Amino acid sequence: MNKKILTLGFMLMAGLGATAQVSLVNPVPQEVTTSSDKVVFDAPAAWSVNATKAYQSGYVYDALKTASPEITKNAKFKVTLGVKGDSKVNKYKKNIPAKTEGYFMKVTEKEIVIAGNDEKGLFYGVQTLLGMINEGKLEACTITDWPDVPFRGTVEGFYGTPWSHEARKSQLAFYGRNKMNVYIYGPKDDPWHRDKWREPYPEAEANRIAELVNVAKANGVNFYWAIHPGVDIKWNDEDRDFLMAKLEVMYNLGVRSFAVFFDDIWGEGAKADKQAALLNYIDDNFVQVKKDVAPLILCPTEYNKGWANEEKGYLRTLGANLNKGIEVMWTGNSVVACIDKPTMEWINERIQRKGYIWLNFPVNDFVRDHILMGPAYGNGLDIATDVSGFVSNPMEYAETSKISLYGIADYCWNMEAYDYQSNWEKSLKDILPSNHKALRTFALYNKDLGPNGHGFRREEGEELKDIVEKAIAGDNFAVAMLNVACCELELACDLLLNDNSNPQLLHELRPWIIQGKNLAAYGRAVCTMKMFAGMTDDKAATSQLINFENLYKQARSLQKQMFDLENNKAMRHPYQIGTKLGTKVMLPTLNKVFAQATEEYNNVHGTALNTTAEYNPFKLTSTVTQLALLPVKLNGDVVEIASALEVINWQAGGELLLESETAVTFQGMDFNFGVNGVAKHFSLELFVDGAWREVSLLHYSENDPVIHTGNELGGMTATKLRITNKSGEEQKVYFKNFRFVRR
Ligand code: LOG
Repeated sequence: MNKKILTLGFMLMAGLGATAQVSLVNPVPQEVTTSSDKVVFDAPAAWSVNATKAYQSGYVYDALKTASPEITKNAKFKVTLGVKGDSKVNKYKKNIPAKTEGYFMKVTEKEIVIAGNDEKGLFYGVQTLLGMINEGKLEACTITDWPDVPFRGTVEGFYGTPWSHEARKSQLAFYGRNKMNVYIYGPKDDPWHRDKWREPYPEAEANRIAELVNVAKANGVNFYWAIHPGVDIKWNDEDRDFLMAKLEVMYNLGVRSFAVFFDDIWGEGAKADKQAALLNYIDDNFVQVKKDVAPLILCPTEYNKGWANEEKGYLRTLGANLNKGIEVMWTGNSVVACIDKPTMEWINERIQRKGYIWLNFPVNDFVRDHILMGPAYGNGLDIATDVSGFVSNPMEYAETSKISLYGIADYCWNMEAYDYQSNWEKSLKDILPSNHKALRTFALYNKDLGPNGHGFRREEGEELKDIVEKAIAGDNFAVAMLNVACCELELACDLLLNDNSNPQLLHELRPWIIQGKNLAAYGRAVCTMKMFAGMTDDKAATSQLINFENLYKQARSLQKQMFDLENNKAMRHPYQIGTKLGTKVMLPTLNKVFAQATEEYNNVHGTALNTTAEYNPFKLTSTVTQLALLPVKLNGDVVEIASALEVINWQAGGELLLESETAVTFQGMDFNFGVNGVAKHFSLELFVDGAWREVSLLHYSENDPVIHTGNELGGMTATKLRITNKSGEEQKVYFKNFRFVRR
């Protein structure tokens, strides 16, 4: 049958009424037929299970047990479970799709039949049933369903605080419900994954991993454990044996799927032939020998096109040397990118296999002042057959990440039908049913990442476009509408703060919700200022507390409150460089209205109130591409350039230039390029009285990568500074932090 026609038919049905139970299912099933007089009926109070012994227990049965109808022996309503070849579902063998993890399902008012092409397919059929029955109703239908992408899920691969054990268990259950089958464990800041990769986990951590393996199994998820040895691996037998021993230890904990990561390193560890040889060795002597271990996954060092060095042929070497069956990860045309057909054609040809996508969304480890609650969109809907796997790297905020992951799951399962907007609406209901409208309103202001080193941005504030344009053009009705949007944001924040139904979500969002209240209050003050700005009646201006000048002071106070909250150490993560929301449209609009209203007032009243709302006198430019887009942050007297996480290839002569609108008197300065002894390769110069003056750089000790400036810096006054690679050759460094203190 024609898939498109069926899908269309299904969408029409779903559009007819809010009760179409199939529309509750995520991911959207491939083929659905419902009768024209759509039959929706109450779920029975109990049902009996008709299955061979094999499915009277086990993870499929356990999943079914979580549904509201009780399983009793004699209940009339029958649920038949079986896998292709089973006598119980023999009658349906022609209906079962011949697809891995596929299933056929039939729902009538008397019975339900779920027939999997394999056991996982049967499990997913049960998940579809659980989604459909979520509101206590069922819908007569048949469903024929299978995944487009064979491996779907997440890689816990971010920098920052690794997920908690509880968060991971909750994720695995979420993956099961949304038909994702992969979880790759590789948090950068788990010592036994990276820095101490040779050492076994201490007992408590080991026990937790063993438990996760089991929780993953119960949810149909493959738990991959990743090792990250590239920082200091020596290509000798000793280190190879260390690695094999570590894998063996993990195998004994129950792990049956493994990955080896070589991202964000350089030097010895980054050699393609050596990496391939190691992976092949593991494949030959571990994976093939054990027989119950999944194909290996490699995350290469050149994991995106932007970093691929065609001349040196790193990727082609991997492609030619790696054993068939070893998967190779790929983040796309750059570190953070959407994936499309040309992306896949480019990489697949080089690695001689289908790339395994590592999508750096919704990860926020490079924009820690923003939390990301937007939909997952922008990836090609035509690449299902070009990828071998597709995993998302989420935020350290596990619960909040579920909003985007809900979309990734849908996208990977049924790509052509993926509608990111309707998926997003559904996801909010799934994550916070009690207050999904408030969550939605709040999420509207937490979609974009703000300016960042990777130049990856998201749409935000589209719904405000119209009123924003008019408000800025001076239309006071539009200003009133903007005010309403601010009231809505405040309402959403207050409703969320008093919602106890998902404590983890609220815990993660809390700093941004508090900031959301500040933003909303600022917006209300600004919009009211605009209303008062043109009034010439002195009485209106002075006889009551609410007058322009007091509103102006209130807006100033809120600007400061927002700033103070961002810099409140108790509220934020140690590396979080602020707490921002609404930065794409709402905040800049309010700042403009603030300036306009103040100017108008100044004109009418002959006053000279300062019109600048947000002030950042610093501007960064760089001939080192990876540094060129890094934002500059102002933190009291500390001026900081946001850090980068990846390896920076700082070419000979490459410079970083920081300019200030007004002259700055320097108090002190230090920066960390993450490599010992590199101070000698760089020069620091300050532009003083129309000429560049060099300032000396030094390390305090051999083992300390931090670079300090000579004493001559203190008290110097300059308008620009620049740092240049003067070594005459490329320097590979990190850009961990860079700051100076002004007087
Ligand atoms: C890291 C990853 C990090 C992400 C986003 C890969 C393969 N590696 O630049 O750990 O979460 O980018 O910052 C990466 O993406 N390095």
